[in-house]
Amino acid sequence: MSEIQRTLVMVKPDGVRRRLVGEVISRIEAKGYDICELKLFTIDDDLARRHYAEHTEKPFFGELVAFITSGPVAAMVVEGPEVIAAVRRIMGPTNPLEAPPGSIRGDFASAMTENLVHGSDSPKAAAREVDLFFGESL
Ligand code: 3AN
Repeated sequence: MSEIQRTLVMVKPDGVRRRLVGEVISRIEAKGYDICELKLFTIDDDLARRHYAEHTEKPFFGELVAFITSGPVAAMVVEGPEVIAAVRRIMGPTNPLEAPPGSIRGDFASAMTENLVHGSDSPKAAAREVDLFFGESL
């Protein structure tokens, strides 16, 4: 039996600006997963730093925080069997130039920072990120 999981998915500011929220949601829904929570809001500096805490020391950290706070994101909790890995496959690899056609990043993104979507990368990250984004509303 496959495990029912929850993951945090986010359409980043570039995806919202390019009106691709519906495209991302429809690919996730078409695959058979449920959207359980959904909100459109602008991430503040504090949440951005906590979300990307593991990248604090990376040279691209400043750029990452500036970008993710640059406009509204569509954050959602997605539920279904083995959904954490499945959403990562639907999105494609972090570097859009390596993402195959048919994946979201392969079809719509061409830059490393502006790579359109985020999905939790492990059960531990999913629990942390769902709590960070939706803790008070769950
Ligand atoms: P993912 O979003 O696929 O889980 P992470 O967690 O390794 O990837 O990286 C978080 C975000 O940091 C990525 N989505 C991307 O926007 C940015 N990023 C990762 N590596 C680089 C890099 N070498 N240069 C610029 N931005 C990067």
